[in-house]
Amino acid sequence: MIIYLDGAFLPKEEARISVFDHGLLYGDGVFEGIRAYNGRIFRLDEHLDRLYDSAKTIDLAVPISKNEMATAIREVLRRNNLRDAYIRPIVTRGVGDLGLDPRKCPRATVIIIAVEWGAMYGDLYEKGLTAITVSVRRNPADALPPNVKSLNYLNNILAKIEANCKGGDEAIFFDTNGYLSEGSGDNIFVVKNGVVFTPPTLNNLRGVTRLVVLECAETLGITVVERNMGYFDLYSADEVFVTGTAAEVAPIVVIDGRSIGTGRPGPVTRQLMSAFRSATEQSGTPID
Ligand code: PXG
Repeated sequence: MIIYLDGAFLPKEEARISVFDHGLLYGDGVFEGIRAYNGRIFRLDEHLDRLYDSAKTIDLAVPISKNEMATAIREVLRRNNLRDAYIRPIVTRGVGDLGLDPRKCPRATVIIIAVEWGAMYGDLYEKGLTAITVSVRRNPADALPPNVKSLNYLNNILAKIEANCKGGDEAIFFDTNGYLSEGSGDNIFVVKNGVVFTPPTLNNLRGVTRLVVLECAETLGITVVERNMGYFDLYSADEVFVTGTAAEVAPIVVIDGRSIGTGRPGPVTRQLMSAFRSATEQSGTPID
């Protein structure tokens, strides 16, 4: 496995960073998760825009341009002979001292990892996932905005731990106002009477998959409404699904022990799963 680290392409064993890197010491940094399907990188520009916007928000100067990042990503895929892959670009604050002041970190660290990774939920796409609404709230936008895809994922990990303890495949977050937010690593959609609802993106990450699914819905003539929802909307939904680069489009059929709709993946979810699949097959930035 070849890893990109600060301009070099190194075997995994040699790709090492300092214990004084603030990415490790403070979770000070940003990252992306991107997929390549059949030799093409899906929605690369959208992911890079979000990476650089996340960095900008935390006042982190990425030492290479978006074009250089795109070139490095393609080179990592080529060197690892990957055509279907999960790609993880990471930008940390870099090496500093034990104080948290980022001014002590002269240069950001850039890492790109790419691995083979199939369907995240295995055979659950046919059957549907179970989910748990968790007691831990999504970070408020006025504290740590969910739109910053930062290296500090403890909020999400606490949610995942709670879902694990309670036997759910995925966690569902509410925000501190009681509004539906998102999953631990994916966006959430609710279907009621043929209409698709999803929360506005102040209290959740502006997912690239979310955007693609909204485009698919428009093409299919399915009405989409972005609005705040509570747990009533969730439990009384006909269908619920989550979207993410890792999860893709995944149906949720049980929430907190309640069957959602028929308790099987519904027709609107299935339609969007297949439209999303086609989108991944028909577009993307060529690796070569
Ligand atoms: N919300 C959150 C909190 C995420 O981390 C998404 C939504 C979906 O965004 P995209 O752009 O991918 O459609 C994400 C991204 C994992 C894992 O192991 C998932 C993400 C990131 C890192 C790891 O499940 N999801």
